[in-house]
Amino acid sequence: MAKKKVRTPEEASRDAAAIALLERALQINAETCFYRADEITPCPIGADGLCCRFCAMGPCRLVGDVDMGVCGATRDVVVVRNFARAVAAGAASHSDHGRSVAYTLLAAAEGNPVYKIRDPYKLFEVARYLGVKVGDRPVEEIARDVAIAALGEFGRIEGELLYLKRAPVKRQKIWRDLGIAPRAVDREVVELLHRTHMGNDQDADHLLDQCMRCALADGWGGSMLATDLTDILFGTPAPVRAEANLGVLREDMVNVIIHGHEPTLSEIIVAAAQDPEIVAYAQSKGAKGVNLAGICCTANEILVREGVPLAGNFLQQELAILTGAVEAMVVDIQCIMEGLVPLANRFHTALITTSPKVKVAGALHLEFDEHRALEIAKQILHTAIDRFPQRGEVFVPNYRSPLVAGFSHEYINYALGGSYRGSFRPLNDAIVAGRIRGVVADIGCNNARLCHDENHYYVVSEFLKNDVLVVQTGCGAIASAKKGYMTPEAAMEYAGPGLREVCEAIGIPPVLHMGACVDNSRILTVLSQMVTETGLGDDISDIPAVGMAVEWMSEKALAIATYCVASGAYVIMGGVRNPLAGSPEVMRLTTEGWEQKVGGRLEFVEDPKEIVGRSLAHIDRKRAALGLEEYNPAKWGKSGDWRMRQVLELPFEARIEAVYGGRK
Ligand code: NFS
Repeated sequence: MAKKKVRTPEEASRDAAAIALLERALQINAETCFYRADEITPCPIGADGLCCRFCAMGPCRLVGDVDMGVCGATRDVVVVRNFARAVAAGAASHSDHGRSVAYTLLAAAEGNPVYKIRDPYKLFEVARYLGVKVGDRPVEEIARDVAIAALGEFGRIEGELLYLKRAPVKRQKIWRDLGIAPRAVDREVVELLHRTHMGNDQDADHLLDQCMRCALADGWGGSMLATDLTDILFGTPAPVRAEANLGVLREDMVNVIIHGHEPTLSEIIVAAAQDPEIVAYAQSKGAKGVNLAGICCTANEILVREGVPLAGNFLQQELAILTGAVEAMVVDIQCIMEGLVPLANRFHTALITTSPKVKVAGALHLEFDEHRALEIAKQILHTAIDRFPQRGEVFVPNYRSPLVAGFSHEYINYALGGSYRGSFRPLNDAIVAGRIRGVVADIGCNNARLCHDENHYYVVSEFLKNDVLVVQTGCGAIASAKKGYMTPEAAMEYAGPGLREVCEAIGIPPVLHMGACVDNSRILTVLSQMVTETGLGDDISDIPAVGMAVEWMSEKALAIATYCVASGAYVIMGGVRNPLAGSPEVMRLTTEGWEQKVGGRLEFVEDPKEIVGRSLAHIDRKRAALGLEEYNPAKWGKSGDWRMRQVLELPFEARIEAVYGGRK
């Protein structure tokens, strides 16, 4: 059989460090996901959502003349079942992560010496939402009750999730009227799985309602709890400077990559790496110390709180090992490629799994136990240090970019209004006036079928030019950090005139890093607070905003997309084929149908230009519906540092003319 066409490194990535390492992979004949994506043709039947594998009478492939499975299941139902299973798995993943953090909070409250309550104010705020009395009780007692109340949200027996009250009132009513207000996190996941079992829910519209209810249980439940409880334990993020890309790996130090999603162990590794005993041990092996760097969302968690540099995003996990400079890659849960094992075996890298939920055959398993957290963290670091003398040839591409991350909704509120009058008013006013045309949340993954980071770079640069404020989480955020969009100075270079003025006045980057993917819950909070602030309608669906994941690949991304739509947002999933393409009726239900029901719509658009065009059109439509002035960039840009820089470049007379209107 003829070999498939394999992309060149330049065709496979837009990131210079990744390109250099893909060239290295070719030289040493190492296989990566980029190569495998070229070798494996995606199954077109599965890609359209038309493969029914829900019972042993199949799998039924509904193609050609076949429009029903053996049981009579229609294309509409099969397509929704596949989508629903993905939403359930995505919601389960984020939410189960939230549950783990709740157990860590419980351990901290019960006296675990390693974990502390770093943000008691957030604890009090969360206590209020969860109906826990604050009064003058000891912090540990409140933390214990908060942890137990949070755990109760996963299996509550009656009523609905307490956090739903954080949504705009109008939104809550929409959910209740439709019967999609989530009751308990676990219950909605289980019910969605139940309803997709053979012979169950066979009405696409009805099944899609449960998709929304399950996803909402993640967005306003499991994920939001994960964010809040992590803030309580490790601190609510505030701006922090760091660097991003594989050039953060150090040739003179033991490099440990922390990869996955949960901060509970990695936070302790950060502390242990600075322990004099660990530093001395590293020095005894010829290294200067231990250098930590992150991949995927664990990276984002420890970046926004500890300033640990980002080594890269999802598609760079294998490339990090290819540098030959990584002594250990420590993984916890989610987005970990099995392909790391054969690659690590070619180098001296120890691939270490740590979660009781995740083992990878061939990796070293050092299981995390929060009661022995520090001891395990040190054991991991010892293992890494022991590998340092075995290090062979090293190839670290010298690319890294500065960034400022850590834009929690609390910090944005403070930055806009100051500590005495923290408020979203200036943001709302900037949108009302048209300085900021609208807001885009570009979140989510990389996908090996696409050119790595290309879509992220393209859409973000276009939105900035068009005065759209961009907020990001997950691997999309890491892409922008590497590209240099996340410094205050970036506004001068990349932002349109209105957005530039706002960024200059407040001193923020034009692209705000809001954390890991569970922290998309922060975006829901920002949108809700913008509604409360008034001037932009009375529901999330009124705000000139769009959500997107332009290189999505994971089931979690579909869960996020669905809860954003159910919260009223227009969401575009980009890059790869539409998994609902097998049913025009399901595509209608998730676009027009959901727009009628919840005010948001879900679209799958492969072309990034089309994504930008549809987003700007949506933002302008929402502006018009609110009666706001038409967006006009010519009105802005006549003040501020950027303008001053322009003026200073003029010849003397022209400068006098620009500033004073000529010599008087
Ligand atoms: Ni989000 Fe984070 Fe990255 Fe995608 Fe994976 S790391 S939870 S799923 S790949 S953005």
